[in-house]
Amino acid sequence: MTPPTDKLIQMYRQMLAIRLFEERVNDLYTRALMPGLAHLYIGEEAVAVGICAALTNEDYITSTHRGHGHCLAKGASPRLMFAELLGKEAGYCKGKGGSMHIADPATGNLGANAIVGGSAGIATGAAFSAKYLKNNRVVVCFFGEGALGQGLLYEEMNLAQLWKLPVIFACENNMYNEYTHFSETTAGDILGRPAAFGIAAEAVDGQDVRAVHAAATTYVERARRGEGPAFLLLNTYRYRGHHVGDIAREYYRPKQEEQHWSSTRDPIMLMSSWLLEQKHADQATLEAIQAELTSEMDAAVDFAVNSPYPDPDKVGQDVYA
Ligand SMILES: Cc1ncc(C[n+]2csc(CCOP(=O)(O)OP(=O)(O)O)c2C)c(N)n1
Repeated sequence: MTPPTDKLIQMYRQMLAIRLFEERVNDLYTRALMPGLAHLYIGEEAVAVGICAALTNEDYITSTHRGHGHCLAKGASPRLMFAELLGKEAGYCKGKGGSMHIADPATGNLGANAIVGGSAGIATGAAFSAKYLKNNRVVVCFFGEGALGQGLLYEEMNLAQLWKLPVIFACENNMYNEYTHFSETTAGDILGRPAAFGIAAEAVDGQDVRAVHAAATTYVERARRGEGPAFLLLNTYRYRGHHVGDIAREYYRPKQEEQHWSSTRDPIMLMSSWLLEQKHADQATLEAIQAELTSEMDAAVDFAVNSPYPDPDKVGQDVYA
């Protein structure tokens, strides 16, 4: 069923918000205003947005090292995210976590995680708690196809299916594990893995936000009814480097491949064309959204740049590692 117009526009808006956020992250990095690195989600926006649009605020997500899109799609504030990325006190972790550790309990975001596959345990544990407490929550565990090489994922898939836990394993296949094509690291068929556990699974076009949302809705509702976990294989592509510093990529993937995806399979372009064609929106409405988001993101950057750093005397406070 096609979602109502306001929901479709909201999904478009969120994808664009992520894109504009990420472009500013890259800009902050190249101007040496951001300490450390960040892994940009540009090109993959439809995955986080389509899935999170199928969740309630109380539902949980766990995220990855490439997590800004998940956090924003679940409702995080761009101001507090930029502040975190710049190491400022106003940030989600008081500036001590940075890009790869943003958590936001108010929006059900149990946190990003720099350990590839690491969030599978957190997500499945949260799904166990939801079942035990009977609070009707569903958990989405985002991970990249690189995590298919991590044993923890399979331990969690096993338990999730045995105990019929409400967790969706969302595998974002952007085709590259760091600087290596996934075909060089991944034996066999990806969907054969959930099949081995009897977990319901589906491959989805991760550039089509409506398709992602439709599949996510089906499996989230099924999990909420107590029918157990699911595995979504979201085929997508990251347009930029593995992280912001990965600028010379020709040695591991051709420029034409990047151009092909960004010029023909861009999730925002696909959605805006569809919205216009189906008359859910006109050009002026889409331009107004772009202008509004542009000033919102610019103001969020200004807020973060002008925010104070944490007091050096508190450097050890709230730090657990
Ligand atoms: C357990 C572990 N091993 C290795 C790394 C180093 N590392 C960081 S990202 C990455 C590749 C991850 O690829 P994928 O899961 O497909 O996510 P993507 O970066 O493509 O979004 C690796 C190997 C890590 N962070 N954690």
